Amino acid sequence: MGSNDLRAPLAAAPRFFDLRTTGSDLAAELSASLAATAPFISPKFFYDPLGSRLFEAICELPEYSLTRAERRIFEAHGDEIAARVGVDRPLVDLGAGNCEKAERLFDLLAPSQYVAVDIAADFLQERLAALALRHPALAIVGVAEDFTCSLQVPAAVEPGPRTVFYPGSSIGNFAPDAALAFLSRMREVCGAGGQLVLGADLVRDKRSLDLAYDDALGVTAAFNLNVLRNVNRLVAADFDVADWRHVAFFDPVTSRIEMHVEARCDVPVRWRGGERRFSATDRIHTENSYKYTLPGLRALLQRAGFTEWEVWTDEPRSFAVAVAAA
Ligand code: AVI
Repeated sequence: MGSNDLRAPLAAAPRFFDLRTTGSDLAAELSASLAATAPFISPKFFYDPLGSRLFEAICELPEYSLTRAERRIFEAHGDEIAARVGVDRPLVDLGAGNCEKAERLFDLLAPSQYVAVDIAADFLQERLAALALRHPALAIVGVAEDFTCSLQVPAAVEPGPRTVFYPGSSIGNFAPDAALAFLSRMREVCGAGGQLVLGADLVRDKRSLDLAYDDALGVTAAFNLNVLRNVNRLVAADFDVADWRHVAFFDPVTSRIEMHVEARCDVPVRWRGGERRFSATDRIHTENSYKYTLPGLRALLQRAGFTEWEVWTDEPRSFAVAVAAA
């Protein structure tokens, strides 16, 4: 046996497309949202390199059970899910993050191509390089884009039918109307005969939901407050994180978690293109995370034009995975 035979096959470098809007568009968007009557910061600004890592840590927290609940559903029902989804199709992973969730499906779905889409370009590129070493025979495409605003698929992505994978209950970060519009767009990306694999967190008792977003170690607080550092970088703002506190709670009326940063004292803030004085207890809204009921989830899929679906849940019915035909 020659020495070359012992080497792992060379992995093809993932192809990478950066479709993000320009820095100046993002700066204009941030400036307008900070100056709004009810100020807010879009949750997409959480995911700078530190924010992406803090989100990985959140997924390990005992209080944030949804990642584990979703994993248990795939472990228990993987074969049924794969039978419905079909194999040998492009797998489009929206909000791929560290790509771990999709990677766990590779054996089951045997994708013809893996397409990882995320707004965090550097983090994604780093993770795809490592993934390519573990899966040298898989064609990998990375796309950096804010797909929540406009989901574009580069021509390098194989045509449909495709499997679109949107796990982790990220659909909950959209208001109901926007969730509907986004699901309709995902259906187009699936193409006729394609399937959507969607994870959705379900409504449960307020106490456990409150704790899931306000954990004892303060990891979610760090994730939330870190957005201010990212804003400082993006628009040369002068937020001092020490002046702000993390606020998160479940509102049963709107069926959503709200996250805010709240001023601890009167604090003037300047940024490129604006300034504002916040009084103590003023809040900046940073995220909503809607929680679904099973009938609500089915109604949403139907309104988005999906024709058939099957839904699996975990034992305490805290999380649902739906496979829906486009
Ligand atoms: C990414 N998204 C589904 C998370 C959620 O649960 O809404 C983001 C998050 N925010 C705080 N903790 C986790």
